[in-house]
Amino acid sequence: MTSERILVTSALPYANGPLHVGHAIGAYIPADVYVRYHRFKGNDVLFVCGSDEHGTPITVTAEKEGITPQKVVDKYHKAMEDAFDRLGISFDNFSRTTHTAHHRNSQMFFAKIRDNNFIYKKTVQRPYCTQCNRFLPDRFVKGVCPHCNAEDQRGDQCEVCGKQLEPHEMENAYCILCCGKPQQRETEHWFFRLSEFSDRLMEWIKENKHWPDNARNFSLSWISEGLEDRAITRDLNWGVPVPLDDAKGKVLYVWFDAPIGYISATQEWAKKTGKPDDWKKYWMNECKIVHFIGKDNIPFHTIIWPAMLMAHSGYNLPWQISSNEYLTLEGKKMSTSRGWVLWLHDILSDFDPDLLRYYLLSINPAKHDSDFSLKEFQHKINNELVAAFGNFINRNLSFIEKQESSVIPKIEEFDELDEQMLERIREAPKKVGKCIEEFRFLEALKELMGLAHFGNEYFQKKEPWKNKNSTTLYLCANLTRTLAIVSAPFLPYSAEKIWKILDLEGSVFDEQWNSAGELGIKEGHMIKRVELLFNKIEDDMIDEFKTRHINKVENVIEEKDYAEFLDFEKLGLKVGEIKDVRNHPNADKLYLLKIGLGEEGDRQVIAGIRAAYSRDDLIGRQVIVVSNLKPIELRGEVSYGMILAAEGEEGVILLKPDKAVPAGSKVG
Ligand code: B3M
Ligand code: ZN
Repeated sequence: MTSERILVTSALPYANGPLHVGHAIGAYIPADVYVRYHRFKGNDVLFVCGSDEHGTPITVTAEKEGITPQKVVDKYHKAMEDAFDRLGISFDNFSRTTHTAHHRNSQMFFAKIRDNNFIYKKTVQRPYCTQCNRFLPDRFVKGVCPHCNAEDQRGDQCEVCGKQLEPHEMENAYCILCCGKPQQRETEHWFFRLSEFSDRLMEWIKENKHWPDNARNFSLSWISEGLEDRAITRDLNWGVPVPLDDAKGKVLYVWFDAPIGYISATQEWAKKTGKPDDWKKYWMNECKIVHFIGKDNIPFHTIIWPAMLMAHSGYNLPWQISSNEYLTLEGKKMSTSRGWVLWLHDILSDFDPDLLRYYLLSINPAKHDSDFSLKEFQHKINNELVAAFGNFINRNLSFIEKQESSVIPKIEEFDELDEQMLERIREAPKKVGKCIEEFRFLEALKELMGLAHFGNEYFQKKEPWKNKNSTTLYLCANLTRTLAIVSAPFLPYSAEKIWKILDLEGSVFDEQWNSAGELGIKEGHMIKRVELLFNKIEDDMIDEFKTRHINKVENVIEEKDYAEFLDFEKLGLKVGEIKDVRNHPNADKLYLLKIGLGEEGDRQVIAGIRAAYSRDDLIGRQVIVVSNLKPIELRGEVSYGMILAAEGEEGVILLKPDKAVPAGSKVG
């Protein structure tokens, strides 16, 4: 049988925070199952990943934590690597996009497609914050999505409709650092001629009949709406510098360099193994490239990245995209900024990695969003993994230990039930393997559990405690061995544990996949002391875990009116001067105030003070402005802040400084 060459990648997670359970099942656990299976099959499979250490996700976190971007990525790269390791994700290489080799590689990629005439320079208008004195690329801006009108979306991608965004297209845009309204300023950027690839992409995707429907349909409809050229540079000081003399202070857009990271990670792996040219086998020779990603990354992997590869030429295009939907937590959308999240390191500190792998795979959000619930986690582990899988193995092996002094008895005659058992063993690797090959991980897991259920039924019907029956025990021990092999991609730690109890040679991972269909344990073989594979999860373990990690976030106010990073000191109180007053066209009680904030310029604030103050009372007057509230729309007009007032007996009373101070002065 000829072996296949497969390169598996998992999306490079941003090194801007720890990993949560949604990440784990999104692009990592299924990829690991797939890779472990193909290793068993003897295929030449390589599994690479790394941390995505550029772009505004990193710089925004750096601003928020008050540390340098380098510190951010160092901290979270290490944290992610540890979590993956603990979860048993068996990368061949976990790289970093801040490595010099990756910078060089991305710059060469850029230069090559520019030479091929797929990159051009253009002067454009981009949002600039006069208060923060900076351009506001991508996530530095939030606002209303121009495609679906969802509010408060980040400037790079709408979480609601999934469309990629550009900050300058957003409505009611505001700077996430100061909540000010950005101006548009001229700047130069380099554009990728994505539009030229519409036909080729369309044709290529149509040919890829083996793609999952979600990725195919989403991508085809995206292309048919018309592809536009895309800016691939940013005004930022963190990232891969644009390798051109007239591009000082500009870096490559993070989504330009990140997928190139797959190539860099492969090159780094080759170098580490002492065969620096071996990466070419995966990128230039015949090889199936499989990208495991979360659903919000689909267009980058099915459209932009393949177009980049086409523009570069010489590299393989992706063969398969496996993408997952979202995972909610206890029925609510996870949100790191609101603290509603289940961190991987927290759950792994209390529970074995295989328990988490099992549960996440059993609710695998492949086609629809699904929900992580701690109670369900407990139930599934206790009722499925412990009661079916663990029970079968412990029960039959303990029986052999006690009744047969740990020695596998010899086969006698096969009756009909034994023949069925034999058939199940023979078919097991084919059935489970086929599901994995077709990316049907949930069904693969069901096949596996079906085998364990069958084992329990068989044992029960045979009643070896009543009639001494050595064939039964012989076959049960062999089914146990089969289970060890076919469960190994899913439950790597437990599979190895079973292998050790069975006292079989080497490691379960040295076996051939198809040998799971054989009777590999012979009569007379002696097993080791039987240990419990899994412990039940007791109520108090879940309750205690919840108290420590979940309940504390349940009290967090869900909808904060304040900007993401606000704490009291950052309340952003400033002295403003009212320069103009107009009646709100659609609301009797409201004024539209034009308030000057000194150097920062003017902004519109809506105030419900029409009953208490006349226009003349207000013009020229100083007020206290909360300057960093998220802009809100009130009946068709936008308010960029609030003014402070007290509730007096006769109605609202505006606060003002005791003596006049320059407009824009801080209050605090
Ligand atoms: N870092 C997005 C994410 O973490 C991005 C993936 C890059 S894959 C090349 O969701
Ligand atoms: Zn700002």
